[in-house]
Amino acid sequence: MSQMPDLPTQLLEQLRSGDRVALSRAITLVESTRAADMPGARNLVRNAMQTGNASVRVGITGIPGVGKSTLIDVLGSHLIGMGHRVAVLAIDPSSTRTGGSILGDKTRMERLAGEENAFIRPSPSGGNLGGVARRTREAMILCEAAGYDRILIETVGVGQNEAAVDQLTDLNLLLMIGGTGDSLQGIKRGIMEAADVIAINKSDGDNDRRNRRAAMDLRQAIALLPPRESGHRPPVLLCSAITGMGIEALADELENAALRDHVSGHGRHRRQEQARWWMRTTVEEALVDGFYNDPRIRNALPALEERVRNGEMNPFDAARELLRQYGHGE
Ligand SMILES: Nc1nc2c(ncn2[C@@H]2O[C@H](COP(=O)(O)OP(=O)(O)OP(=O)(O)O)[C@@H](O)[C@H]2O)c(=O)[nH]1
Ligand SMILES: [Mg+2]
Repeated sequence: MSQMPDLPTQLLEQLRSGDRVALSRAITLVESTRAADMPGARNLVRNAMQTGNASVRVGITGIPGVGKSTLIDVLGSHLIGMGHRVAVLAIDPSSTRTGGSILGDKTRMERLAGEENAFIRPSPSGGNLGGVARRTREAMILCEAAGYDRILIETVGVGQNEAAVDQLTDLNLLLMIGGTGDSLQGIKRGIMEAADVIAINKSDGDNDRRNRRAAMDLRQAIALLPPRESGHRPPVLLCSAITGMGIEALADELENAALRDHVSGHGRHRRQEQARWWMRTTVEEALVDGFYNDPRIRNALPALEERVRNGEMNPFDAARELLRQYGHGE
């Protein structure tokens, strides 16, 4: 009797042959937090990583309502027109996404949702940012194994997101709108420093003049920032996800930046450093988990925390005491 291949192996074969249902199921498996699913999920990702393809991973960041989903719809369609296969993922750790908001995104991405060469997946829900980002990274690897070569990751720019998102992407596109106070003052420096390309969206109708002005201000501000590690400062473009103005130029800018980073070796270097970061982060998370789940720590923690809160004990002494009980330190 021939042995049945296990589910992860089967899923990988199916998703590689273009089966979208298998891809969805594979992503669900790696997003699962059930202990029983973990070995299979790990195996799946490990094998998927060996496929390797010349993908470009683009993070799309910007405040809520700036037009990220609408832009992804037109940009993604444009990339498909250029012969690419586009996967859209989202990172939104704040929301426990319900069917409603998934639907919301899909209606914003109506064009893409109907494309054979597009795959749209909402944010994994729940958990901390690190966990959400890790699951998104794994979903991305599965999409690449399924032949998607342009990965667009929508993420809300709330600042703390940026570090982990920067560990997922080859390029970051920052979307802004002019004249709303977020144009210069409100936007966090860190967010701007992580941008490879900046586009001022909603450059249509009455906004047009205001956006041109914002673009000029922004270019001046950027000239004062240090360049990205790639050696470049982000260009500032104007676009409208509604009229399509500037979308082609934006796609060209992203494609050129990807090519430039490939040729210079920066792209490879960036992924190597990301791999290192994920290794260290995974170790750190496991150590912290192990610590807080240790019976000795669970036992000692509440009382010590109470004493720290009351000011009876200083936090450093309490930390040292916990570490001592864990078998660390003097
Ligand atoms: N005039 C104009 N409106 C736009 C443009 N792009 C998006 N919008 C509108 O702005 C609103 C928000 O667009 P979304 O694409 O949902 O924005 P988002 O950044 O994805 O929002 P969140 O996912 O909630 O963070 C919608 O009503 C869009 O129709 C644009 O280029 N011009
Ligand atoms: Mg959106």
